[in-house]
Amino acid sequence: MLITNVRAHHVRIPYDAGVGSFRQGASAIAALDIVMVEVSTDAGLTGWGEAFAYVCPRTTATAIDEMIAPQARGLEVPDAEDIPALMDRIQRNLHLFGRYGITMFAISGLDIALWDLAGKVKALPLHRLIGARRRARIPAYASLLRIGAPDQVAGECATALRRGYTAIKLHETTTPAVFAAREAIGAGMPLMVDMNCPLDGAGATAFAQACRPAALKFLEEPVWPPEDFATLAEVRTKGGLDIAAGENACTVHQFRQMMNAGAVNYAQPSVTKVGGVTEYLKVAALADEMDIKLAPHSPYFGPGLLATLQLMSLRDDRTFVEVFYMNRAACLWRGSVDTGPDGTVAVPDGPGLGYEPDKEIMERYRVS
Ligand code: SMN
Ligand code: MG
Repeated sequence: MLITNVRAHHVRIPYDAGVGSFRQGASAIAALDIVMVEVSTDAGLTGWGEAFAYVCPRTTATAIDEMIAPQARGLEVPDAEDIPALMDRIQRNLHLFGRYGITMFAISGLDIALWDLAGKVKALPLHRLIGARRRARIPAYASLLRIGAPDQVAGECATALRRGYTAIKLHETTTPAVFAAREAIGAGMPLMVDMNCPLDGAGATAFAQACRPAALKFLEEPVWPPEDFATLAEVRTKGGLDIAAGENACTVHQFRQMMNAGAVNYAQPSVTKVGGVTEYLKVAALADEMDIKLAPHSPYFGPGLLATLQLMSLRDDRTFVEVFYMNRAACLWRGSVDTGPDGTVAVPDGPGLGYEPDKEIMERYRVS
């Protein structure tokens, strides 16, 4: 079976942010920009992947069309066990265009689509292709947007709880907001705080120490720049909180540096950024070796979320799947990955990633 084409599709699903918003640098994430990677074959089977694309969907889509498609078009569709060797070759071919950022996002999109395809060829869901499913549903955490005002943070936390969530992550950078959330959800519920890299080492250590009474499960990415693992390790030891990081790291090599530096208690590979399922699995194996927990990054709703659910179902480590907390105008999966009233998400068990995207929704929200 041959790969006949690799195509990027940009789908833009609006959302209602309620009281929150999310910024990446100077740009607001105003809609869910999903770049889907379609791998077509001469047998009529199609694989779907996703490449990280918030704020830069056209850039990511161009990287797929210009860099990735020519690498894969015309090749034999790889079996699951041959995907890592093919992806290694593609990483080697493209290494001079960067091993961090858009190139790796685009590589991730292809990799996920190839795993989807390999599952479809064998008529097996991804988790069966890789191993054995240990969980059929994954508890979700509500990943709140950045809100700011402590009373509004408390209000959103209370609403998330009413919707069934049993864990919450804030994107806040002030202690009053953190304590307002803790008070709203009570003492026993897991609470995480994601700062998105604003502070130097001294500032991050002081913030961690100040948050200690809020009993956070982890503090995520307190330090700028994200690749300063030595400073992050210092914050971890001096701050007195567990540290999570990794959504900005690509490939197992960067995760090894992070783990060897002692920077994290929780490693956070993002399947649409790290290099796809292939690199995620390597990171998971390394985390096990180093006795570090996995808390994957997945604030997206395309094939990347399905892949994350598949990968998390292989482990029974009582971790949560990240669900970006917002009201979406539409769902590519006909509501099947919505968080249920018990706060969990079902792991798909159809072939490959488990579900086919809803073509009608794709067309309605298609940008290119
Ligand atoms: C995040 C990053 C990028 C887009 C949305 C959310 C955030 C997270 O860092 O971990 O949820
Ligand atoms: Mg984060």
